[in-house]
Amino acid sequence: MKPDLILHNIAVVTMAGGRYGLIPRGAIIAHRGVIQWVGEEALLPGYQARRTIDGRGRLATPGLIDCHTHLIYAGNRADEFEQRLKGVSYEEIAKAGGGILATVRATRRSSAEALAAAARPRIRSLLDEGVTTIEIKTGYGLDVENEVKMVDAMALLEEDLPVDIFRTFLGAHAIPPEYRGRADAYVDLVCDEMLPAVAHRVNSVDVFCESIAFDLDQTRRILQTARRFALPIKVHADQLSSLGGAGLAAEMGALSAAHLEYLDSSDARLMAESGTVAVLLPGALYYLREERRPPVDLLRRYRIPMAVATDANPGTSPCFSVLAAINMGCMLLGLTPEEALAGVTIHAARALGRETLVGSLEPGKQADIVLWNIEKPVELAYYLGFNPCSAIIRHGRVIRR
Ligand code: DI6
Ligand code: FE
Repeated sequence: MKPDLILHNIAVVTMAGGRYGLIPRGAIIAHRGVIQWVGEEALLPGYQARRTIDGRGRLATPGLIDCHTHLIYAGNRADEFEQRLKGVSYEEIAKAGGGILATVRATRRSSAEALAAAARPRIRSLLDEGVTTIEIKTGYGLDVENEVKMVDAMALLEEDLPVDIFRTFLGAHAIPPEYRGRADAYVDLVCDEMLPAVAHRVNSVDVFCESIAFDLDQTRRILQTARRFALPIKVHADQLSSLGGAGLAAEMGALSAAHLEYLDSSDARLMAESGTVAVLLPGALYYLREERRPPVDLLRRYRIPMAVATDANPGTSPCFSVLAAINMGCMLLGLTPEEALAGVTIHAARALGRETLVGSLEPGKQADIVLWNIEKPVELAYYLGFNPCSAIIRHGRVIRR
């Protein structure tokens, strides 16, 4: 056999099992976009490859995964940031017609092409930092036509950007103005018309389960409908109050529950039993200057896998840097650098149900590999505003160096 690629003279950080798994003088063999072999360079099988790359001692990690974003949107809410810094709250802004609904108005006025064009530089910012898989949610259309349009924008982005996009339908993100005071009627629309219109084109369904959004019964109905379409489910849960969204997510076998600032121990137990991943979003609590932290010790005690993501969105987390999310995961949530790196690799893959495909450097996985100009994996958490990404291999091909 003559494999496509041998990458040698690298320090391999495999992230298998959520640990660094460092191989100081390592090598990787890939063929047809899939990793065939990972190990010590001294044990490298003797055969030649079509292409051999000398890593010059750089550090190799799996391609990074941003498993929770809302980065397709139109409009500009930078003024809200300024208002918040002058003391106006997120809720007050929302009541005055700003917030999510401001983005919905602008997104409804945009074409799929314009939405994709606006999203492209945001995605590029992530790709420059070694991201090879991202999840993107709908949720700024909030009617059949405009939610479909957001999925169209995802398809356009996938055509010309070197990234695997995991598409999530979040029709239940907010109650649109035309349904104000009629949340149950809007949930009917989500279940009877919106979900059927996008089900064959998305990878999962998410609900914003919160006192200011959808309650437990409404969330359950939407998730049951998703299940009927055989779609995996996710929930935004316990961000602002202890409503029990994470427990419901776990009972229904959700891939992940996100935010979790108000998670309690009985719901954590349910998450552990169902294998639901906890997605931590430090950017949102940083921007909202939220004092409450997700209970990381509780998550550790129950051995619940913790993912870390940007939550990139125009309101609560205008953060388009996964390296910043890693740093904030450590500084604001108390994660260890190893936990934070697992949060954007193997555990992020699990949050997308793709852990057999991506998220670690192990035989059988997609050859998505990032080379970094650093000596130790902790440096990925250490800097702020410095990007040591040096080369990116995606599906076994060098896409950037
Ligand atoms: N939770 C959030 O924090 C964001 N969406 C969500 O479900 C807010 C999105 C926005 O403000 O536009
Ligand atoms: Fe979110």
